[in-house]
Amino acid sequence: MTYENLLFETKDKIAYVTVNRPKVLNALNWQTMHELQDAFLNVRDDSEVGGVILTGAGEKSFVAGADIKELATKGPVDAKEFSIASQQILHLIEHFPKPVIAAVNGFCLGGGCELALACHMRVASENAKFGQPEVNLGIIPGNGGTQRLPRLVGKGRALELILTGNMIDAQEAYRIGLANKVTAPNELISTAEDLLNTIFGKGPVAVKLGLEAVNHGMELTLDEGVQLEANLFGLCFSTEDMKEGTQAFMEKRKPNFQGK
Ligand code: CO8
Repeated sequence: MTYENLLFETKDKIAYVTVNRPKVLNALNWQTMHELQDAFLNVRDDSEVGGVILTGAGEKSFVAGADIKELATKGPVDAKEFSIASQQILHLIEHFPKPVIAAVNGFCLGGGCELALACHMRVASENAKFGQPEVNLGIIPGNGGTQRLPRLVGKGRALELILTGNMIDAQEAYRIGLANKVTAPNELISTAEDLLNTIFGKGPVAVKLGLEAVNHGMELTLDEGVQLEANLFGLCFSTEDMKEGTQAFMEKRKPNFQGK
């Protein structure tokens, strides 16, 4: 697929996916959502790629939300369909078997904040601004924000953002656990790369199962979640990576994981 609204490249095991509509602060129209889905499906099946950095083009914005011009044309039935279809794409990202890092380089609002919430980690530049401003438009978040935000930052803080529509800066996002790290704008991508490269040095099967345990487990009761964890923990013991990792520790050397 040729992308109209995304930049896509892979380098040194990392896929760089950049939402590229800078004239509208990288707002998400349906075409962009569809392209994101295609890019993530390609990365999922590419064994040369170990992780993804998702960002926005330009210095001003990660993603300033759903495209309001496109939203304004919708009626209740297509708005619901748009919400469900978009939620499925964010589900693909959240349950991605490889780590996905949002590099938040400016406005991260509405559907943009929801996109970042579906990523596994968020690194924010000092100029990032996070918010769920949908109430200003007379609507609520429709791409998982009412569900993922409270799970990440707690109900009270999520409700404050969702009901006031106020924006918070990168430091406040870091303080409440919405951002994992805050960096200078020119160090944003390298900080995300450092995170991914650290993960690439670990047992690949364990990384994949760790993602599955956390992402799937969050949707279960505690008892079901710890059962899932025990099953996946046991599965690790069938891998060559586990034998290599434990052996390397005992031999006081670095492990040479094969991802098997
Ligand atoms: N949609 C469409 N166009 C946008 C959007 C947007 N979300 N955000 C900015 N733009 C456009 C502006 O219209 C403007 O275009 P033009 O130059 O033609 O006038 C251009 O981008 C630059 O924007 P501004 O001039 O407004 O830039 P400022 O620096 O003055 O302000 C802001 C930046 C504060 C980010 C401001 O643009 C703004 O408030 N934008 C809207 C933010 C917003 O409300 N986002 C939430 C949208 S609703 C939503 O996301 C619901 C998600 C539901 C999920 C559905 C599935 C995806």
